[in-house]
Order: sequence, then C-alpha cells, then structure tokens
Amino acid sequence: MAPNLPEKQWAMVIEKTGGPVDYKEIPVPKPGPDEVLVNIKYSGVCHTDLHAVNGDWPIPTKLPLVGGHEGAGVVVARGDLVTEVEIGDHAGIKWLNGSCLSCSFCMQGDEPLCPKALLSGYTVDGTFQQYAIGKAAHVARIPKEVPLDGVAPVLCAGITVFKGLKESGARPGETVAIVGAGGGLGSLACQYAKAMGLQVIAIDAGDEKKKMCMELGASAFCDFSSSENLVKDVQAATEDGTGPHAVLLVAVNEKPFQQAAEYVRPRGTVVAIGLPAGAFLKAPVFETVIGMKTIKGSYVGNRKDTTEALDFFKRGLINSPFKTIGMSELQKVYDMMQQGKIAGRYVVDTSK
Ligand code: 8ID
Ligand code: ZN
Repeated sequence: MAPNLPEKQWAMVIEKTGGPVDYKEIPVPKPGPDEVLVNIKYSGVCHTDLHAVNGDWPIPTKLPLVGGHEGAGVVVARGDLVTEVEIGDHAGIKWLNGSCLSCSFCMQGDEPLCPKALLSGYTVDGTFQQYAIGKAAHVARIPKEVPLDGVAPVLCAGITVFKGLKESGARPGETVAIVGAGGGLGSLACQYAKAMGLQVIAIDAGDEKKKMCMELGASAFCDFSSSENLVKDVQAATEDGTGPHAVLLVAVNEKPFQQAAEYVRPRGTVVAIGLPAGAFLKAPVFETVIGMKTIKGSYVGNRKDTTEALDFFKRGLINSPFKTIGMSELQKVYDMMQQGKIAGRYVVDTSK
C-alpha cells in the first residue's frame, strides 16, 4: 500500500436504476490479494454507462453503483499476490474488470464470455471515482508516454471497435460501413478502420458529425436522418455499387440493425456491437441465403485485443476527438448523449 492514501474520495453514485447520479464522498476501496487500486485521472463516458443508469438491459446492475469503464490512471496500491503490476505504473480499468482465467472461454482467449466475468461500472464499481479497483490480470497496461485523457476512450470504445473490425473479416482495401460513426465507438471505428487499410462509409446524422467523420478519414457519409433510401445510398457509395464488404453496427437504435443485411455486399459480414434496449436483428432470409451473408455479434475484446488497440494509439494512428468535463458534471454528458448530441467522446476529469 502506498503511504498517504486518503480514506475518502469523490465519486458519482446512483442509488437506484433511473438515477439521478449524485456527486458524493465515499470510502476509498481496499484491493484484495489479486487486485490493484488505480488512482483514476480520466474516464471516458460510454453509452453503456447510460444504459446502466436507465436499466435498459436484461441483466441488473449492482446498487448503489459507481459507473464508468474507460478509466485511465496510476496504480497506487496492490494486493499481496500481485507481482506483474508495480506501484506507479499507468493502468486502465476497462469493462472486463476480471474473469476466472480457467474456464474453457478464458482458456481460449475469450475472457469476455467467462460466466464469472466481473463488469466495471455494472456488476462491480467502476471508474467514475478517484480510486477504483481492478483485477491485476485484467488491467490495461498503459505506456507512460501516452496521455491519460486521450487514451481513456480506447479502453472500451477503441478495444471494442478494433475487435469488431477483426471479427468482420474485412481486408485492407475493402469497404466497411460504420453505422453510428459520429458517436464514441463510431468515431474511433473510423480511425481504426482507416489505420487497418479499410475504406469507410460513415452513417450518422447532421453536419457536425459529417464533418468529423470526413476529417477522421471516411470516404463517404450517409445521413440517416435525411436519406430517402438509405440502403440504396450506402450501396451507391461503394465502388461497384454492390455494397460494403462489412458493416459495423454501433448505433443505439433498432432500425439500422434491420437494414444492414440488406445493403451489405454478397459474402459480406454484418457485425452487431451497439446494444439498443429490447432490439432485434432482422434480415430477409432469401437475400441472406443467396448472398451468403454473415450476421454476428462482437463483444468488447480480450487482453491481447487490449494491448493491440493501445498500441495503435501509442503509434499515433488514433486521434479521435474528445472533450473533457469535470466528473461532477456527468449528468450533463448523459443528457447530451440521450439526445444523440455528442460528436465523438466525453472524458471526465475525476479531480473536478
Ligand atoms: O462490446 C460491445 N458490444 C459494446 C462495447 C461498448 C459499447 C457495445 N457498446 C454499445 C453501447 O452500449 C451502445 O449501445 O455500443 C453502443 C454505442 O455506444 P457509444 O458509441 O458510446 O454511443 P454514442 O456515443 O451515443 O453513439 C451512438 C451514435 O449512434 C447514432 C447516434 O447519432 C450516435 O452518434 N445513431 C442512432 I442513436 N441511430 C442511428 C441510425 N439509425 C445512428 N447512426 C446511424 N443510423
Ligand atoms: Zn463502453
């Protein structure tokens, strides 16, 4: 344990599903034998945090709950069994806080599928607090030369879209449509896709998001709010008019989950990542079969995906826009997010 650790800290806490989220003082937690305590400096705000507040999903959260799972900071204490992580290391607490590491899923590098997985800001307290706990085996190792504010969104959004792009099977030179491209995951997806040599068709709404997506490297933008025939528009944006090779669905709305299989190219793959409440995927059986189309889900990433996604950031390939705001103003971010008004990501500064 590092000396001079405070007994109390500031945190954003919800007492019941639906909120509100209150800024208050709570005890600094103590790490267990296989855990580290991270002094969180910055935490990205993911739409998942808002789903947790709103109770959108079939799995209940712990309550009271400290949300957040894109937390970047400095290790200040560690349990007796921890040898790999040192006090003073920079570390990230991500959605997958811990897993058993011995079930068949963990053994094949599918830690997110572990039945005993611990989820930051959902089943265990997350990163909207100044000191958060993570299992040492799962904390992201952040190189010291990397800025902690800019890297925070990589810890969920970056890892997730990087993994999703790998799952899509799209190869350099091919085209991927990113649906919800102007949001947190989408803006990072534009950058990872570009860095992976893919061409990007960005789909979202409004001039601000259009401008951002084009600056991030998209070759075309389709505005779902004004398009009269989105399926046709997306296909028309591809070189031979047959549609993108892959589609990454990161929108928080059911409709695009019911359109993507129509405009993806034959042999193409639709990857569902966004998790709109109560939504269903839909696809026409005839076109899916005779077009040999694949529809699949993708869920965060494992420890290797984490290291790789961070390495893209370290190499300067990922420069997605983010805005910083005091942690005590988290509710404002949720309000803007609910209205779809955020282009890119918000990052909270836990010192304010
Ligand atoms: O592992 C996973 N599968 C995973 C990991 C992290 C996050 C899944 N998620 C989920 C979140 O829980 C959330 O449901 O991904 C979704 C997107 O998270 P986000 O990027 O943090 O949300 P955002 O910043 O609010 O962006 C959503 C974007 O979707 C656009 C909005 O305009 C916004 O820019 N959008 C909507 I709503 N409807 C659209 C539509 N019909 C649309 N874009 C295109 N077409
Ligand atoms: Zn997230």
